[in-house]
Amino acid sequence: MSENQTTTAPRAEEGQAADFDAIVVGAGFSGLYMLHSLRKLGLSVRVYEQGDGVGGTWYWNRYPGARCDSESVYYMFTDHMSEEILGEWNWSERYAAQPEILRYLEFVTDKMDLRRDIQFNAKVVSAVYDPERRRWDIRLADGGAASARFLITAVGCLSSTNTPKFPGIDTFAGESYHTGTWPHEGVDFTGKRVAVIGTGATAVQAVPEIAKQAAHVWVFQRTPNYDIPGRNRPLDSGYAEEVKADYRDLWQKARESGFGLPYQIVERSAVDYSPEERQPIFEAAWAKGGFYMGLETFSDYLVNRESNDTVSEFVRSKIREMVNDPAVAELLAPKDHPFFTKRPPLENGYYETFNRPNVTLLDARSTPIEEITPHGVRMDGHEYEVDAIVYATGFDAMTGTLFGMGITGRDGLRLQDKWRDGPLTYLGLTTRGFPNLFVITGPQSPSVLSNMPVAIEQNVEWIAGLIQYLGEHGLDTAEPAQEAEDKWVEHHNQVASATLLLGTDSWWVGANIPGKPRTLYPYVGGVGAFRSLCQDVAEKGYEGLVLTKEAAPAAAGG
Ligand code: N01
Repeated sequence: MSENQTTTAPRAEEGQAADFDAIVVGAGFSGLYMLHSLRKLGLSVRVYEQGDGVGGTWYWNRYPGARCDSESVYYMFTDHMSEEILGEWNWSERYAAQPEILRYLEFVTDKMDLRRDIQFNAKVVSAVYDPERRRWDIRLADGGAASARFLITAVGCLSSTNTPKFPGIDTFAGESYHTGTWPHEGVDFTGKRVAVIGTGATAVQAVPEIAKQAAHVWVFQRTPNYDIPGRNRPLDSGYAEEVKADYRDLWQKARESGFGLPYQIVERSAVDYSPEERQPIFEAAWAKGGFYMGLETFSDYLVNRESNDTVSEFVRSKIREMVNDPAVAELLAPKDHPFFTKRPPLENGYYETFNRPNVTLLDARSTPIEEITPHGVRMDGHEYEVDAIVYATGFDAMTGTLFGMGITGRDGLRLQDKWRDGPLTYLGLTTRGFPNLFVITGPQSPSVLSNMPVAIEQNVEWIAGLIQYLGEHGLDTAEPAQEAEDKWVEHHNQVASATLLLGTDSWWVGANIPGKPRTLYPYVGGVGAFRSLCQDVAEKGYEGLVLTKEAAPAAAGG
């Protein structure tokens, strides 16, 4: 038997679709924890994973320099998954690199014996709800089929790559790579001329590494970011032990926090402090490195422009200190948007990379890229001849992969049609017209505005809790009531409008994809507040969801 074959789940007779209680799509952090949680309920589960291994984001994003921007000690499954794993696993760096995170997820998979219920190389191309049978019918790219009562998407937020349609893109004669589908065997840039397009969190990690090998790197920057120093380093074993000793409290704190990290948030506004008082606060966070800069300095950056201006100027001043050429520093210093209204990348040597003689920053804002030619990139009438182009151009985030799965609910309603003008959900986890479809880290849930494992854990446990509730009460399906969905969307939009986020072009608001509805995709009310809301819904018998038994529908709650 191959290691990827399943053993326990029901099997299809020849030519027939296999039946399961639940189908989970994706075997990253969320798919693995969902599988584990549903198994504990005694359900038959099949996970379909497009890749040939587990890992999700960490399976696909193998570009040079790829690492986690959350501190590794908080970027893992908690005691809820397994105390044993928590005790056994030790991270080697403050921010774990992609190979180590992938090894961790493989370790968890084997330790929890999850592999036998995962089918690899299995891309879901359609998922259609049959109201008669109350089942989801799934089709795979290879023609395979299956059905299940529950369909749970665990496809991640950043899993459909975005490559801009530059004229001539197919004519390039050299090597082209998108960072989100990096070759597993790696790429050797030694002695090569390389164009990197994009300067988001991915490019900020990749450029310093590529520059170490390449003959020359041209970085095409459209929008500069407020990159915060990561200050990555080998993990001090004393620190790791301290964190481990305190894990229960720290996880609880992270669960109740705004952004899924157990940091010391101080409720205060930068405008209430003089420049002399602010400076040491900023400097301390800058020296510490990581998201402390955004979270432990002042607490109103996202809602108070004046407060935000102070931290934005501080970061700009740091960029000017790090970059030797004043003109390059000015180009790298963002002025068009406030701090943290785009995801601030963590940098480990990014700014200093522009002091190298083999790295050139190009302004693709003033003079947009005109075309890709057989030899390179043409911009501002100049052809930059290169051997390789790296597209660090991001993703069709949060909805791209869901829409690509052919999800069709009651009455033939396609998800992309229902969400044509923007997502419509209840708690980001469910959507009306799609009974028993649950979305992990979907739009209108905290997802990417949280340290992901914390957001994932909450989503998975809530979904498992609901499925358990249905079973215990002899109910078949759950689907949001129209009113509950409308209210959630209204609440989500209200919270979003109270922030500065909608005013900045970012993938958080869909601005990176032409034609994508502009709305804040993740929920910005905080992962802790969201958890309480969801818990309250559960305690009230899943208020807002219509729960039905076969034949006789009965509304539970609103
Ligand atoms: O993608 P992005 P990413 N011409 O969309 C540019 C997470 N992440 O892969 O800003 C020229 O942020 C685009 O320019 P602009 C993290 O949440 C996590 O870097 O649209 N440029 C931008 O510079 C992050 O936010 C970690 O003006 C064009 C870049 O391409 C998310 O992934 C590590 C262009 C795309 O940046 C996505 O980051 C890395 C064009 N036509 C990433 N089109 C960890 O924590 C696009 N661009 C592990």
